[in-house]
Order: sequence, then structure tokens, then C-alpha cells
Amino acid sequence: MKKEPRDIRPADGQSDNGRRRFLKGGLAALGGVAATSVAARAATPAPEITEVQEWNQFLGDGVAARPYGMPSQFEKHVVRRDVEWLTASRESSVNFTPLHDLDGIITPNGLCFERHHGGIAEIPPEKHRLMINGLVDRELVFTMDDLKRFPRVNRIFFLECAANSGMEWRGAQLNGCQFTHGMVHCVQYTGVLLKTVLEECGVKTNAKWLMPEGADASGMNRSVPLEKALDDCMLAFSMNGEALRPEQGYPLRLVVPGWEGNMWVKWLRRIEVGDQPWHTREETSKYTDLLENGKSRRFTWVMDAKSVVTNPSPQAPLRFKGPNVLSGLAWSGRGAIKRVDVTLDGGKNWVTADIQGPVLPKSLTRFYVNFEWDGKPLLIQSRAIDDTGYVQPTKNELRAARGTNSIYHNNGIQTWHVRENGEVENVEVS
Ligand SMILES: Nc1nc2c(c(=O)[nH]1)N[C@H]1C(S)=C(S)[C@@H](COP(=O)(O)O)O[C@H]1N2
Ligand SMILES: [Mo]
Repeated sequence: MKKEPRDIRPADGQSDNGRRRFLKGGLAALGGVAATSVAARAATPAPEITEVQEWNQFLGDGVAARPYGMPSQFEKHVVRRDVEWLTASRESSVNFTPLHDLDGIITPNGLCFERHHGGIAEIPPEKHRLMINGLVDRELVFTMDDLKRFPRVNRIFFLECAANSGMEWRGAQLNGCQFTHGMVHCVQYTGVLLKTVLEECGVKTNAKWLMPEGADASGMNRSVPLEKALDDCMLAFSMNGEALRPEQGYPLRLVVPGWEGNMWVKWLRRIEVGDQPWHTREETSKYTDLLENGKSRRFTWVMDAKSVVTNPSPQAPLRFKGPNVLSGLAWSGRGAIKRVDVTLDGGKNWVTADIQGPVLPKSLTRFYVNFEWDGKPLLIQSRAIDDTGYVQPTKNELRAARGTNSIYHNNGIQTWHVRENGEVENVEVS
């Protein structure tokens, strides 16, 4: 089924001025973060029950009706969405995780954003092979059955495309956190440590680099330093307890924790071991950032700390005055999230968000701020700090450091403007 990106606003072409840019001092005395009162949430008194509802009168579907369960029919709006004008073809394209409709830290398998360069390869697992060749003592070819006989690990990691928020480098563009930040997902992977399989092959002493390669039509390949491979990379065959989805590289993908999504080669069929990087297309003309001086940053692997408020956001307006729950996600490719700060007034006052659920390194982390909305406009931002002490920068700080040629690696602070009617739009403050 084709989904229209209905809630998306095309570029207005004047992101540096005009209505979507706000001056910091411009909005006075906003409703702050206050203690909440229970009464205001349950404003409706219990009615007299006069009606027996339909679902109370008839038997429902039996167990045979849904051998593979799907979400409630009332959750049909919770889908991945794409932006047609972003890419020239459907096969080399991207769709986005509906972050504003999710909670907790785990992305359901059917909602993980997809990014592929040659469409989805459909590979029968019994025909799939992983070859390891190059600077190893034994060049070996593994079947999926072979890989499942190595000791296993289960680990939760986020995957973020380096192009996530890329459209926002030059100003506020897309109206929805699904579109500005939805190239991220977080699942529990099951698989084998790459180190374990490399040990089976015996890595030669002069080996320094690996080149994982995909079996899809794009034959995606990247250079990965051996040090990272031996640290925490995984050969994953399951996500969230079931086999990888075809979109995510079934039957085998590389997991490169904390590093840009492009390196997480899907449909992984070969790893070459070498003594120098290959400088493939995806690490030269793509996925690099062209600086003002005409030079590009080389090998920008780590995804720096980032966060976004998912609710409220343009696709999830504020509907009630009084007590509200602000919710969001933070993550860092360098480690665990230590703190998240949230402001409702464009950066004048900050509060520490309440982190709920596990705080795992290189994983999404869920935060909340319970606040009282008095119906006045808000300028909402979140700022993540990780356990290395790194503080998420503002977009202007990023631009000062890297110029405005970049598309990739935008981890700048996002601003949402809440209007008096509760509608939310993507803006920048300066
Ligand atoms: N074989 C192969 N692997 C690939 C790609 C691809 O096109 N082919 N795309 C890469 C990119 S750019 C990203 S961001 C991630 C996306 O992973 P996902 O589709 O599970 O979200 O896969 C990476 N691995
Ligand atoms: Mo990507």
C-alpha cells in the first residue's frame, strides 16, 4: 500500500529567515515545568453504564485467525513513511521510522526504517554463504547453519543512517520527527561476534582492515578497521527474537555498534581481510562531509550523541492543557546516555529529563518530562549528554565547525514550536 507523506511540508526555500526562525528573546515567560495535579487528568466523572458494547456481545476471532499477529486495526496510521522527492528511485531510497507513534527503546521489526541502494534482496537461507578471504590463515565459506553453531550473543543497539537529519543542515525543512530523525532504529540482535568467526579463520599479523560486502544488487561495501571488528561487531541473524526481516538483510547482516548505518552491511556475503582501507564509493563520494575549505572529513564512523523530542512534535500535536507527558529519545555512538536536558522556552530554562527503562551503551534511551501546559506557545528542545562528557551541539555550532555543505552527521539540537492551538512545527532558534 502506498502511503502519502501527507504531514510533510516541502522546503520553503527560505530557511534562513522568515516565519520559521525565532529569536531567542522573542517569547516571554512561558509556562514552565511544574508539579502536576491528578484531578486535571481525569476530568470526566464516571458515567452510568447504560450500553452493552458490541465487543461485549459477540465472540471474537478464534486463535486460528491470526497465525502471525498484526497490530490492532485502530493502529493503521503507525507505518513507515517515505518522502517521494528525496530520491530518484524507489529501489535506492529510504523510508522512516514513525518515532512519534512509538515508546520505550525497542523498535518493532515492521517499523524499522529501511535504507537500501539496490532494493530488497530475497535470499533463501540455505543458499546464502559468507566467505572470509584475504589476509587469513584459512579462507573459509560458512553456511547459515555453520554460523549458528558458534557461541551466540544478544545485544541491543541503535542503527542510525549518517544521513539522518541531513535535510536539516541548511535550516528547518521537514515537518515531523519521523522525517527529521526517523532514520534510526533500535533492536536486540542475536548472532555471533565477528571476532569469534575471524578467530576460526586466523587473521594474519599484517591485517588491519576488513571489507564487508553485501549480496544485494548494490553490492554495498565499506572499509572497517580490524580493531572495531574485534571489539564489538556482530554477525546477526535475528532481530527482536525472530529472523532478520528481508528489509534488514535476511539472512545475515553486519552489526557495527555506534557507527554509521551504512557500514552495517546487509545480506552479508563476504568479508575480505586486508592491510589498508579500500576507499569505496560509500566512504568517499558518499557519507563524507565536504568542509568549507574544500576538503572532506575522512572516515567519520561514530554517530555522535543526539536526541529528539518525539512527543509533542509536528505529527503529534499537544491536545490538552494542564498535565502533559513530553517524551523523546537520546542515543550516542560513543557509549551510554548520561543525561538529557529539555527546555520549553527555546533554551532559557532547562530541566533534567526523567530517563525510563534501560540505559545501554550505543542504544536508544527513552526520556520523559512531565509538564503543565498553559496554552502558551512553546519552543521545545532536548540536549543529550553521553558518558564521555560529550554534549549534543546546536545546529549553529555544527555549522560553525563544518560549514553548510554537509548532508551527513547532523546531530544538532532540534526545535519544535508549539502554537497556542497545540499544533507543532519544525523551526530553528538563533
Ligand atoms: N547490502 C547492503 N547493505 C546496506 C545497505 C544497502 O543498500 N545494501 N544500506 C546501508 C545503509 S546506507 C544503511 S543506513 C543501513 C540501513 O539499515 P536498515 O535498512 O536496517 O535500516 O544499511 C546499510 N547496509
Ligand atoms: Mo545510510
